[in-house]
Amino acid sequence: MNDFQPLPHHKFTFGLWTVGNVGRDPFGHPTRPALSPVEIVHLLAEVGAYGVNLHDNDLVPIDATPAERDHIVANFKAALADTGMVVPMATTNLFSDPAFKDGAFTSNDARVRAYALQKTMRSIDLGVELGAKVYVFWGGREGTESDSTKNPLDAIKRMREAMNFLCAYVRDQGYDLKFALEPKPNEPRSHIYMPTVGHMLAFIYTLDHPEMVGLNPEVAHEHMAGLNFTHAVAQALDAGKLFHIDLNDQLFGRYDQDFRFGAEMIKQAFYLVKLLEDSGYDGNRHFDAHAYRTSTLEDVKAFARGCMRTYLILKDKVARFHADADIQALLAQIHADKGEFDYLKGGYSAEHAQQLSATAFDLSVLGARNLPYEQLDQLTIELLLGVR
Ligand code: GLT
Ligand code: MN
Ligand code: MN
Repeated sequence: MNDFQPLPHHKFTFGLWTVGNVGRDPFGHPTRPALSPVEIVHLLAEVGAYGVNLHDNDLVPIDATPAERDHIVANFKAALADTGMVVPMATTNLFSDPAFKDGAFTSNDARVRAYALQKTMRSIDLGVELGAKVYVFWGGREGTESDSTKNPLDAIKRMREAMNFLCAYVRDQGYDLKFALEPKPNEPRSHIYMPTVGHMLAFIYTLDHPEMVGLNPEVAHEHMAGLNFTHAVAQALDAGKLFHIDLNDQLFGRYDQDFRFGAEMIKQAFYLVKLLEDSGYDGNRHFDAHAYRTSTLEDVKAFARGCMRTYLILKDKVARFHADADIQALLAQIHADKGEFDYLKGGYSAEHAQQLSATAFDLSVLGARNLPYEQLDQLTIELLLGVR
């Protein structure tokens, strides 16, 4: 009997900012009281999460003195030790302070760019001190409202210089840390640079140390752009660049919703879980989501439990998909192959090209082949709806 209980090996994590979200939105004040980082660690342990991620300023206020910082970090570490929670990922807040109103690494102001580097170095030190192995970069303010204001080529160059500087810093310190870049198309800026997984992936290969840099794709961000998230994740996996993942849910074409995982587009969530599980992805499953603004504390806990439970239910559905005789029979029919073109798997050779040139194809036969995709999709839907 599968009770869908989260366990440490599932590597379910939440950010301090996720269950700690107080329900503020652009039109309304907070609807629930702020929890301290220590309280959040205990909440996450209570609901069964494995780890907690953080921005520097989720834990240490931006204006804390070094002594205050050390005191806060010591208390936080004690809470981690009490609960057994780990910190697998850390990141920098480069978007809240008004200094970052025109971006951080891509700001037009060289002082802001330098400050962003300094802040990130300190935040990397903090993350490593807490045990993080992955460091996320979400460039929420790295964009424009008007392209009169910033040259996009300069922005990309500045971003590259910042990443190269910080990769070198990590190497110089001897840290065991990888970077994961998180694209988003817009919000809070009207346009954010390198807006999708594909853009960010191409950028990585222009860096001095591409081997240290991968992706942190987020469901909601590709959905905001109207894209198929599972395909984006597949491309990251194929490139060996899925270093981290932000799970949540989001309708296409809406504001940045960050809903509970699986709350909206259940079929897409199923294919995503199927891809992650079938591919053997062994990284963290981070829920970068928050409860509805209407939630009070008990409902926030229900939200967090719901993210993990839905993931595990979908994982169980994946196993059922693989074990379903009717589905597998259809898949066998769809993928049937007599093997006469297996020689092409060996790639190009003059002989292969000649053999292929000499082959006659009957297009009417190819076009007439029955592809029972309606049947397969209906069976998938019935599986998801719980009648298989
Ligand atoms: C912010 C953003 C997320 C990022 C976080 C990391 S902060 O909530 O919307 O997608 O992952 O900076
Ligand atoms: Mn988001
Ligand atoms: Mn995110």
